[in-house]
Amino acid sequence: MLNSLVASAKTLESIDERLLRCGISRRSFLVFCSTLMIAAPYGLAITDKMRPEDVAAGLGRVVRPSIIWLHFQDCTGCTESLLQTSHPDFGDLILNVISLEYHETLMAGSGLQARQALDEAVQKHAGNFVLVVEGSIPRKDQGIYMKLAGRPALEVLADIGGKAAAVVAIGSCASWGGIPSADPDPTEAVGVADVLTGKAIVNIPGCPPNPYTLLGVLLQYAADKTLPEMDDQHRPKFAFDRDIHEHCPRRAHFDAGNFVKQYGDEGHREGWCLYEMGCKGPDTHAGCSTRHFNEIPDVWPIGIGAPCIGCTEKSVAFKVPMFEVVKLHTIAAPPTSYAPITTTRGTISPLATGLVGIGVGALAGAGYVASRKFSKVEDDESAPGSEPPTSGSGSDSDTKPGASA
Ligand code: FSX
Ligand code: SF4
Ligand code: F3S
Repeated sequence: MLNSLVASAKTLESIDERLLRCGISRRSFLVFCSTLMIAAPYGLAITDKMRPEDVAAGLGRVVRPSIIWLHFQDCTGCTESLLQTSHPDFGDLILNVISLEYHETLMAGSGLQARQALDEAVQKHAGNFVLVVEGSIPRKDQGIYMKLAGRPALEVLADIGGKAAAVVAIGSCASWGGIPSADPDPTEAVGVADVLTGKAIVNIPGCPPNPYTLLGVLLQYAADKTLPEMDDQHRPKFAFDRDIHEHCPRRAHFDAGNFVKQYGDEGHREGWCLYEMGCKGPDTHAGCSTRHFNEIPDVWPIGIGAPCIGCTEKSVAFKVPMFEVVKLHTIAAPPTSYAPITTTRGTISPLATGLVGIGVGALAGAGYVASRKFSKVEDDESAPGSEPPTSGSGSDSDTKPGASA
């Protein structure tokens, strides 16, 4: 199935034509459109007044964008996040909405066959395809640490990127170096924009990123050859204009001074704020708190009880230690609506707590986590307005971070 998609001979067909030919039901497409409306509302100029049927009608007429997808220094998590969707058939549906001309992980061919497929795809779609780059580019020693068919990634990117209509750097690695660029950065890993000039480049950081942000960008480009409005880091504003903290469902606990002190403690089980566990939400721009992963409510780091590590933020992710408490540069006004702190909504189940323990153990070592002591003095110093968000009681309004705003 995937091989036939990658090798699809008929690429200039509309999304509707393709879905009809592949026997995808209208209902599946409508569900897809409603998900897209939540995830990428501005990228597709979708308004509140539109129904999934309206979006489907407009989107169906769009000619499927030709995508060439290259992997450099990565873990393939970006691809996984595109494919691992909760509805059966959703991965297939996504691959019918875009025309994936080349993708090393999904294609059956390898070696010379793959190299020829790449050359043919670039030649056939020169000037018209969108290049999606996953993974960072090593610069050290003329880039010899990452080669594709014997050519350094630096050279491949300059060549193929130069022939693309637009370039999307998917994931934190391709956006600015990501994990490979973490200290001691042995390969001098950088992002696409650091080495490719003269091209329209969209950064969609995240480790992994939300796949619907990518779809929103690709479909907007396919619809009218424009790219979304971007911030100063070339991230689409529709997905990165707010920080996690601003719309976090645990924000009421932050404002009330209710903080988790240790994984599995009462506050953790009750769904309290993870600020003192090193949550980087106040310093991180991304839509995770409102656009969850895999179309499942609450499937995002904080939703399952793990602190945000700031994976979309160049100055934070893989630079600020995972458990270090971030300083608050700005204190946004509390959201106008969020769940009251006494509600049972948002309570972390023992199962979720266990899953977080396993994830954190794998990442940082269970022994380290167990022995980590959160210094009250340190936390106090980095608390908002120099007022400690440490009380845990939530009873003293003077210590509430929001009170100093
Ligand atoms: Fe992995 Fe992608 Fe992280 Fe990087 O995602 S999920 S290491 S951003 O390049 O494969
Ligand atoms: Fe949510 Fe983190 Fe902000 Fe707490 S510090 S409210 S867990 S984003
Ligand atoms: Fe990344 Fe934080 Fe979202 S770790 S996935 S930006 S909640």
